[in-house]
Amino acid sequence: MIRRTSSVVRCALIACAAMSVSSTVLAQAAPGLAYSVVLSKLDSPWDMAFLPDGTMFFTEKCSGLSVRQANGTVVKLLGMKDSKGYAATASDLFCEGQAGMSGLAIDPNFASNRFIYVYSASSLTAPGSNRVMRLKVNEAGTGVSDRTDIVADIPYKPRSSDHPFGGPGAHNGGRVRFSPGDGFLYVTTGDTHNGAVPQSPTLLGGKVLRIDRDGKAAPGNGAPAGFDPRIYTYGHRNPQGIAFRPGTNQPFTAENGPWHSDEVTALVPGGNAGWDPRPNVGGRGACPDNYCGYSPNQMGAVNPKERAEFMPMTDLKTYPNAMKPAWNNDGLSQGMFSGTFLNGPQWKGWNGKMIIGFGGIGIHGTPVGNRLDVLDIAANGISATRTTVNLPMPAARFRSLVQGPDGNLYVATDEGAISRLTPN
Ligand SMILES: [Ca+2]
Repeated sequence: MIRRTSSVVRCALIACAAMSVSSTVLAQAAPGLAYSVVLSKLDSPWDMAFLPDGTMFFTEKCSGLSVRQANGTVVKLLGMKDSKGYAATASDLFCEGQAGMSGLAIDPNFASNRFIYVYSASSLTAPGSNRVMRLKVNEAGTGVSDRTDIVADIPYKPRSSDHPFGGPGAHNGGRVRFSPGDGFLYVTTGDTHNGAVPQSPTLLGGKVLRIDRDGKAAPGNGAPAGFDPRIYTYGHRNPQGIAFRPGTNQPFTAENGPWHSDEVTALVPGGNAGWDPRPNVGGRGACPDNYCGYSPNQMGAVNPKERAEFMPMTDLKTYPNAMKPAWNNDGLSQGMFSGTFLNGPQWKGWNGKMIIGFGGIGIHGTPVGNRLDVLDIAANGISATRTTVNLPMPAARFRSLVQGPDGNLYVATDEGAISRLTPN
């Protein structure tokens, strides 16, 4: 007995030694991170975009669009209804619930056309809409003009269609990014808690749009016949991140799940992401408010044993050809917001990997997630391994992750800061 125990201990020690070596190799492969605050006391910063000289445009959800110039001076460019201190305001731009001013992108040809793009809720059309606005930045970088709403018909969840499980302004998507591969603008949109939206061929919610700088459909979007030609993928719930894998430039979404299963998904042209919260689909019957997205337990607390019975984020039974996720957050929903691929040798073992940010509010009002994960996604895009980042900063609700022109990672947190993470 003693000898057997001794043998087990010896084997365990050998195994431990082997694991220790392996862990050391992995630890060396991951960079260390230094942390510094770039801007603080912001109002729910949502997204950033950089010029090559370090100039950083940024949005605050309920305030507006600003720029931090390369010398550190901050100029408030375009405010929303009731915003103060901005060079200009637009009275139709508003925030409510999760909605407001969100995604931000800079035109690849900014040096010649001075265009930037902003996603926001607007009251210009009833009962409210989400829009992608194109703005022209003046030469001094102190003002914007020539607003053109290049997409004006993205659904919005109005107060009149509120649900017991989510307030007005819910599920907007809202990330806008140019692909470094094809140069087109990708726009993520949410299902607005409307069962008819994600699989609709004409309603632009629950989609990824792929358009040119004028808002026209890009060629080769590949959606089925009868679909709005701007639609690149459909059947999404609330994708709030989109990023392009270095080398292939394949787009990947980061998408919020309904009490379960945040998903990272490799997109293909015309792909169905498999979210369909309509009644009488997938063998279920009616649901309150014609929205089955939280079935079968629309109002109750989440019981882990029931999770497998929840309406799936990717309904492969109804849609066998749907795009399978690369990763589903171990079946959890924790407010997965944004993702980007890290690029450059300074990122050591994380070079070319996707980093994703979390930070949600659980059904009991408590924060969940509040972390960064690095995903090593397989070449086929349908499996991944996760490493949780050892944060050099306080845990926070991560809203945006953008690699700056200096190669560092900039993070916006809902607590009100934009910070720099420097690998070392
Ligand atoms: Ca899906």
